[in-house]
Amino acid sequence: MIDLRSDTVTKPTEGMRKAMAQAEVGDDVYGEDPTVNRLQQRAAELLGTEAALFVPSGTMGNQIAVKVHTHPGDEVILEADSHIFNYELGMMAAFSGALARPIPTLKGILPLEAVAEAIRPPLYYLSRTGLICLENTHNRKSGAIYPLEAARELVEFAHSRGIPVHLDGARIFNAAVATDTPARELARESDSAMFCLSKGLGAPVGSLLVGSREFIQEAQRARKMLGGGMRQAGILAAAGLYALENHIERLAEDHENARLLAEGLKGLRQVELEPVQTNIVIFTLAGGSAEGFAARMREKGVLVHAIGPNRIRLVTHLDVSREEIREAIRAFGEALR
Ligand code: TLP
Repeated sequence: MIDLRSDTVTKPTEGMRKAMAQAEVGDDVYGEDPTVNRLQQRAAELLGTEAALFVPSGTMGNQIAVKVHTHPGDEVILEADSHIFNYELGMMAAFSGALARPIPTLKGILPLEAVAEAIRPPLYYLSRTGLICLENTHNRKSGAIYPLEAARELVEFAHSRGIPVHLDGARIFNAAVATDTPARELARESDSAMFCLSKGLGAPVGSLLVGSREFIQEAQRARKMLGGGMRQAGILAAAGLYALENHIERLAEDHENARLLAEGLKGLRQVELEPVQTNIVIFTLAGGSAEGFAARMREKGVLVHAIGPNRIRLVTHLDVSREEIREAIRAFGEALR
Protein backbone atom coordinates (compact mmCIF):
# COMPACT_ATOMS: atom_id res chain seq x y z
CA MET A 1 0.00 0.00 0.00
CA ILE A 2 1.16 3.52 -0.81
CA ASP A 3 -0.25 5.47 2.11
CA LEU A 4 -0.89 9.11 1.20
CA ARG A 5 -3.61 9.71 3.81
CA SER A 6 -1.37 11.69 6.13
CA ASP A 7 2.21 12.30 7.22
CA THR A 8 1.12 10.88 10.59
CA VAL A 9 1.36 7.33 9.21
CA THR A 10 5.17 7.15 9.22
CA LYS A 11 6.86 4.44 11.26
CA PRO A 12 10.02 5.03 13.32
CA THR A 13 13.21 4.29 11.37
CA GLU A 14 15.91 1.92 12.59
CA GLY A 15 18.02 4.82 13.83
CA MET A 16 15.07 6.30 15.68
CA ARG A 17 14.19 2.99 17.31
CA LYS A 18 17.77 2.60 18.45
CA ALA A 19 17.72 6.08 20.00
CA MET A 20 14.45 5.18 21.75
CA ALA A 21 15.82 1.92 23.10
CA GLN A 22 18.89 3.64 24.48
CA ALA A 23 17.10 6.65 26.00
CA GLU A 24 17.92 7.60 29.54
CA VAL A 25 14.62 7.97 31.42
CA GLY A 26 13.11 9.16 34.70
CA ASP A 27 9.68 10.19 36.00
CA ASP A 28 8.71 13.27 34.00
CA VAL A 29 5.86 14.20 36.37
CA TYR A 30 8.68 14.90 38.84
CA GLY A 31 10.54 16.71 36.05
CA GLU A 32 13.20 13.98 36.28
CA ASP A 33 13.31 12.57 32.78
CA PRO A 34 16.62 13.80 31.34
CA THR A 35 15.65 13.03 27.75
CA VAL A 36 12.34 14.88 28.00
CA ASN A 37 14.20 17.79 29.55
CA ARG A 38 16.69 17.80 26.69
CA LEU A 39 13.91 17.68 24.11
CA GLN A 40 12.08 20.58 25.76
CA GLN A 41 15.28 22.61 25.85
CA ARG A 42 15.99 21.87 22.19
CA ALA A 43 12.42 22.80 21.19
CA ALA A 44 12.66 26.11 23.04
CA GLU A 45 15.97 26.83 21.28
CA LEU A 46 14.60 26.00 17.85
CA LEU A 47 11.47 28.12 18.33
CA GLY A 48 13.29 30.93 20.14
CA THR A 49 11.24 30.79 23.35
CA GLU A 50 12.13 30.60 27.05
CA ALA A 51 10.56 27.21 27.65
CA ALA A 52 8.75 24.23 26.12
CA LEU A 53 6.51 21.38 27.24
CA PHE A 54 6.30 17.88 25.74
CA VAL A 55 2.68 16.85 25.20
CA PRO A 56 1.22 13.62 23.79
CA SER A 57 -0.51 15.24 20.80
CA GLY A 58 -0.94 18.41 18.79
CA THR A 59 -4.55 18.61 19.85
CA MET A 60 -3.56 18.60 23.50
CA GLY A 61 -0.92 21.27 22.86
CA ASN A 62 -3.39 23.55 21.10
CA GLN A 63 -6.09 23.08 23.70
CA ILE A 64 -3.72 23.73 26.58
CA ALA A 65 -2.76 26.99 24.85
CA VAL A 66 -6.42 28.01 24.55
CA LYS A 67 -6.94 27.16 28.22
CA VAL A 68 -3.95 29.15 29.44
CA HIS A 69 -4.59 32.23 27.28
CA THR A 70 -8.34 32.59 27.82
CA HIS A 71 -11.01 32.92 30.49
CA PRO A 72 -14.43 31.18 30.31
CA GLY A 73 -16.74 33.20 28.08
CA ASP A 74 -13.92 34.59 25.93
CA GLU A 75 -14.00 34.44 22.15
CA VAL A 76 -11.17 32.96 20.08
CA ILE A 77 -10.66 34.30 16.57
CA LEU A 78 -9.42 31.69 14.12
CA GLU A 79 -9.59 30.68 10.48
CA ALA A 80 -12.81 28.81 9.61
CA ASP A 81 -10.94 25.85 8.09
CA SER A 82 -8.42 25.62 10.93
CA HIS A 83 -7.64 22.39 12.75
CA ILE A 84 -8.46 23.88 16.15
CA PHE A 85 -11.94 24.74 14.96
CA ASN A 86 -12.68 21.66 12.82
CA TYR A 87 -10.90 18.68 14.28
CA GLU A 88 -10.58 19.24 17.99
CA LEU A 89 -14.16 18.33 18.87
CA GLY A 90 -15.34 21.63 20.31
CA MET A 91 -12.75 21.21 23.06
CA MET A 92 -12.20 24.95 23.41
CA ALA A 93 -15.79 25.12 24.64
CA ALA A 94 -15.67 21.88 26.64
CA PHE A 95 -12.36 22.53 28.41
CA SER A 96 -11.89 26.30 28.41
CA GLY A 97 -15.45 27.62 28.12
CA ALA A 98 -14.30 29.62 25.09
CA LEU A 99 -16.35 30.41 22.01
CA ALA A 100 -14.89 30.18 18.50
CA ARG A 101 -15.16 33.21 16.25
CA PRO A 102 -14.23 31.66 12.88
CA ILE A 103 -13.25 33.81 9.90
CA PRO A 104 -13.60 32.13 6.47
CA THR A 105 -10.72 32.82 4.08
CA LEU A 106 -9.54 31.55 0.70
CA LYS A 107 -5.95 30.75 1.63
CA GLY A 108 -5.93 30.48 5.40
CA ILE A 109 -4.54 33.97 5.92
CA LEU A 110 -6.58 36.15 8.24
CA PRO A 111 -7.14 39.61 6.73
CA LEU A 112 -6.43 42.38 9.25
CA GLU A 113 -9.71 44.15 8.48
CA ALA A 114 -11.74 41.00 9.18
CA VAL A 115 -9.87 40.43 12.43
CA ALA A 116 -10.34 44.06 13.44
CA GLU A 117 -14.06 43.66 12.82
CA ALA A 118 -14.25 40.42 14.82
CA ILE A 119 -12.49 41.83 17.88
CA ARG A 120 -15.02 42.89 20.49
CA PRO A 121 -14.71 46.41 21.80
CA PRO A 122 -13.72 46.40 25.48
CA LEU A 123 -17.21 47.05 26.83
CA TYR A 124 -18.31 45.35 30.03
CA TYR A 125 -21.45 43.90 28.43
CA LEU A 126 -19.62 42.16 25.55
CA SER A 127 -17.63 38.95 25.69
CA ARG A 128 -13.89 39.46 25.43
CA THR A 129 -11.66 38.44 22.54
CA GLY A 130 -9.22 36.29 24.48
CA LEU A 131 -7.02 34.86 21.75
CA ILE A 132 -6.22 34.75 18.04
CA CYS A 133 -4.95 31.51 16.47
CA LEU A 134 -2.93 31.07 13.27
CA GLU A 135 -2.13 27.84 11.44
CA ASN A 136 1.19 27.41 9.60
CA THR A 137 1.25 25.42 7.40
CA HIS A 138 -2.49 25.28 6.90
CA ASN A 139 -3.75 21.71 6.72
CA ARG A 140 -7.08 22.17 4.93
CA LYS A 141 -5.64 24.87 2.63
CA SER A 142 -3.26 22.44 0.92
CA GLY A 143 -0.39 23.01 3.33
CA ALA A 144 -0.32 26.73 2.59
CA ILE A 145 2.44 28.75 4.22
CA TYR A 146 1.40 31.74 6.32
CA PRO A 147 3.55 34.54 4.87
CA LEU A 148 5.98 35.89 7.46
CA GLU A 149 5.03 39.52 6.93
CA ALA A 150 1.29 38.80 7.20
CA ALA A 151 1.84 36.87 10.44
CA ARG A 152 3.99 39.66 11.90
CA GLU A 153 1.45 42.30 11.00
CA LEU A 154 -1.34 40.31 12.57
CA VAL A 155 0.57 39.61 15.77
CA GLU A 156 1.55 43.27 16.07
CA PHE A 157 -2.06 44.29 15.56
CA ALA A 158 -3.33 41.71 18.08
CA HIS A 159 -0.82 42.91 20.66
CA SER A 160 -1.80 46.53 20.10
CA ARG A 161 -5.28 45.41 21.22
CA GLY A 162 -3.87 43.42 24.15
CA ILE A 163 -4.75 40.05 22.59
CA PRO A 164 -2.31 37.11 22.62
CA VAL A 165 -1.64 34.95 19.55
CA HIS A 166 -1.19 31.18 19.45
CA LEU A 167 0.43 29.53 16.46
CA ASP A 168 -0.73 26.04 15.49
CA GLY A 169 2.56 25.11 13.89
CA ALA A 170 1.88 21.37 13.64
CA ARG A 171 3.90 21.54 10.39
CA ILE A 172 5.98 24.65 11.11
CA PHE A 173 9.18 22.92 9.94
CA ASN A 174 7.60 22.31 6.53
CA ALA A 175 7.07 26.06 6.29
CA ALA A 176 10.61 26.71 7.57
CA VAL A 177 12.24 24.39 5.02
CA ALA A 178 10.05 25.53 2.13
CA THR A 179 10.85 29.20 2.71
CA ASP A 180 14.39 28.71 4.01
CA THR A 181 13.46 30.62 7.16
CA PRO A 182 14.38 29.45 10.67
CA ALA A 183 11.32 28.21 12.60
CA ARG A 184 12.10 30.72 15.33
CA GLU A 185 11.56 33.53 12.83
CA LEU A 186 8.17 32.08 11.87
CA ALA A 187 7.13 31.79 15.50
CA ARG A 188 8.65 35.09 16.62
CA GLU A 189 6.35 37.31 18.64
CA SER A 190 3.59 34.70 18.85
CA ASP A 191 2.77 34.21 22.52
CA SER A 192 2.80 30.44 22.17
CA ALA A 193 3.28 27.86 19.45
CA MET A 194 2.74 24.14 19.06
CA PHE A 195 4.59 21.88 16.66
CA CYS A 196 4.26 18.14 16.03
CA LEU A 197 7.00 15.53 16.02
CA SER A 198 4.59 12.87 14.79
CA LYS A 199 3.85 14.33 11.34
CA GLY A 200 6.49 14.97 8.68
CA LEU A 201 9.27 14.66 11.25
CA GLY A 202 8.48 10.97 11.56
CA ALA A 203 8.35 10.39 15.33
CA PRO A 204 5.69 7.98 16.62
CA VAL A 205 4.16 10.28 19.28
CA GLY A 206 4.36 13.78 20.59
CA SER A 207 4.20 17.50 20.14
CA LEU A 208 5.78 20.49 21.82
CA LEU A 209 4.14 23.56 23.19
CA VAL A 210 6.50 26.52 23.48
CA GLY A 211 6.27 29.93 25.08
CA SER A 212 7.45 32.03 28.03
CA ARG A 213 8.50 30.36 31.29
CA GLU A 214 5.36 31.66 32.95
CA PHE A 215 3.12 30.35 30.14
CA ILE A 216 4.75 26.92 30.24
CA GLN A 217 4.33 26.70 34.03
CA GLU A 218 0.60 27.18 33.60
CA ALA A 219 0.58 24.84 30.60
CA GLN A 220 2.09 22.12 32.76
CA ARG A 221 -0.86 22.42 35.15
CA ALA A 222 -3.35 22.21 32.28
CA ARG A 223 -1.53 19.19 30.83
CA LYS A 224 -1.88 17.43 34.18
CA MET A 225 -5.61 18.27 34.28
CA LEU A 226 -5.98 16.49 30.95
CA GLY A 227 -4.09 13.45 32.19
CA GLY A 228 -1.19 14.28 29.92
CA GLY A 229 1.51 14.02 32.60
CA MET A 230 3.65 11.16 31.35
CA ARG A 231 6.19 9.13 33.30
CA GLN A 232 9.24 7.57 31.58
CA ALA A 233 8.42 9.57 28.47
CA GLY A 234 12.12 9.81 27.58
CA ILE A 235 11.59 6.84 25.29
CA LEU A 236 9.27 9.03 23.20
CA ALA A 237 11.34 12.18 23.65
CA ALA A 238 14.37 10.34 22.27
CA ALA A 239 12.44 9.74 19.05
CA GLY A 240 11.63 13.46 18.98
CA LEU A 241 15.25 14.51 19.50
CA TYR A 242 16.30 12.10 16.75
CA ALA A 243 13.64 13.58 14.45
CA LEU A 244 14.78 17.15 15.12
CA GLU A 245 18.37 16.11 14.44
CA ASN A 246 17.80 14.02 11.31
CA HIS A 247 14.44 14.70 9.71
CA ILE A 248 14.05 18.45 9.28
CA GLU A 249 16.11 19.12 6.14
CA ARG A 250 14.74 16.05 4.42
CA LEU A 251 11.24 17.62 4.43
CA ALA A 252 12.41 19.23 1.16
CA GLU A 253 12.16 15.75 -0.43
CA ASP A 254 8.51 15.52 0.66
CA HIS A 255 7.86 18.92 -0.91
CA GLU A 256 9.54 17.81 -4.11
CA ASN A 257 7.41 14.64 -4.13
CA ALA A 258 4.25 16.69 -3.56
CA ARG A 259 5.16 18.85 -6.57
CA LEU A 260 5.75 15.75 -8.66
CA LEU A 261 2.39 14.35 -7.55
CA ALA A 262 0.66 17.61 -8.44
CA GLU A 263 2.33 17.62 -11.87
CA GLY A 264 1.05 14.11 -12.48
CA LEU A 265 -2.48 14.98 -11.41
CA LYS A 266 -2.66 18.22 -13.34
CA GLY A 267 -3.57 16.76 -16.69
CA LEU A 268 -6.19 14.34 -15.38
CA ARG A 269 -9.86 14.68 -16.17
CA GLN A 270 -12.09 15.73 -13.25
CA VAL A 271 -9.18 16.95 -11.12
CA GLU A 272 -9.30 20.54 -9.90
CA LEU A 273 -5.99 20.93 -8.19
CA GLU A 274 -5.24 23.50 -5.47
CA PRO A 275 -1.80 25.16 -5.46
CA VAL A 276 0.88 23.08 -3.74
CA GLN A 277 3.39 24.78 -1.42
CA THR A 278 4.64 22.05 0.91
CA ASN A 279 3.78 18.36 1.45
CA ILE A 280 -0.02 18.49 1.09
CA VAL A 281 -1.88 18.10 -2.20
CA ILE A 282 -5.62 18.72 -2.27
CA PHE A 283 -7.93 18.42 -5.23
CA THR A 284 -11.64 18.52 -5.93
CA LEU A 285 -13.17 15.81 -8.07
CA ALA A 286 -15.49 17.50 -10.51
CA GLY A 287 -18.67 15.44 -10.37
CA GLY A 288 -17.39 12.54 -8.27
CA SER A 289 -17.73 11.36 -4.70
CA ALA A 290 -14.53 11.50 -2.69
CA GLU A 291 -15.44 8.41 -0.63
CA GLY A 292 -16.09 6.37 -3.79
CA PHE A 293 -12.81 7.55 -5.30
CA ALA A 294 -10.90 6.69 -2.11
CA ALA A 295 -12.40 3.16 -2.22
CA ARG A 296 -11.36 2.73 -5.87
CA MET A 297 -7.85 3.94 -5.11
CA ARG A 298 -7.58 1.52 -2.19
CA GLU A 299 -8.23 -1.34 -4.62
CA LYS A 300 -5.31 -0.04 -6.65
CA GLY A 301 -3.05 -0.01 -3.59
CA VAL A 302 -3.11 3.73 -2.88
CA LEU A 303 -4.63 5.18 0.28
CA VAL A 304 -6.01 8.73 0.07
CA HIS A 305 -8.05 10.84 2.48
CA ALA A 306 -11.54 12.09 1.60
CA ILE A 307 -11.77 15.45 3.40
CA GLY A 308 -15.11 16.56 1.99
CA PRO A 309 -17.90 15.28 -0.24
CA ASN A 310 -15.68 15.70 -3.31
CA ARG A 311 -12.33 16.80 -1.91
CA ILE A 312 -9.31 14.54 -1.67
CA ARG A 313 -6.14 15.12 0.35
CA LEU A 314 -2.77 13.51 -0.33
CA VAL A 315 0.22 13.98 1.94
CA THR A 316 3.83 13.08 1.15
CA HIS A 317 6.18 11.89 3.89
CA LEU A 318 9.22 9.93 5.02
CA ASP A 319 7.70 6.55 4.16
CA VAL A 320 6.82 7.26 0.54
CA SER A 321 9.53 7.27 -2.09
CA ARG A 322 9.76 9.08 -5.40
CA GLU A 323 9.17 5.78 -7.19
CA GLU A 324 6.00 5.18 -5.15
CA ILE A 325 4.80 8.66 -6.07
CA ARG A 326 5.25 7.72 -9.75
CA GLU A 327 3.31 4.51 -9.13
CA ALA A 328 0.54 6.45 -7.39
CA ILE A 329 0.32 8.85 -10.35
CA ARG A 330 -0.13 5.89 -12.69
CA ALA A 331 -2.90 4.54 -10.42
CA PHE A 332 -4.64 7.95 -10.33
CA GLY A 333 -4.44 8.05 -14.12
CA GLU A 334 -6.11 4.63 -14.42
CA ALA A 335 -8.81 5.47 -11.87
CA LEU A 336 -9.72 8.71 -13.61
CA ARG A 337 -9.55 7.56 -17.19
N1 TLP B 1 -3.81 16.65 11.69
C1 TLP B 1 -4.14 15.32 11.27
C2 TLP B 1 -5.64 15.06 11.39
O1 TLP B 1 -6.12 15.38 12.64
C3 TLP B 1 -6.44 15.80 10.37
C4 TLP B 1 -3.69 15.11 9.85
O2 TLP B 1 -3.70 13.96 9.40
O3 TLP B 1 -3.31 16.10 9.19
N2 TLP B 1 -2.90 21.04 13.97
C5 TLP B 1 -2.84 20.69 12.67
C6 TLP B 1 -2.64 21.76 11.65
C7 TLP B 1 -2.96 19.36 12.30
O4 TLP B 1 -2.92 19.04 11.01
C8 TLP B 1 -3.12 18.37 13.30
C9 TLP B 1 -3.30 16.91 12.95
C10 TLP B 1 -3.15 18.79 14.64
C11 TLP B 1 -3.05 20.14 14.93
C12 TLP B 1 -3.39 17.82 15.78
O5 TLP B 1 -2.35 16.93 15.99
P1 TLP B 1 -2.62 15.52 16.69
O6 TLP B 1 -3.17 14.61 15.64
O7 TLP B 1 -1.26 15.12 17.17
O8 TLP B 1 -3.57 15.73 17.81
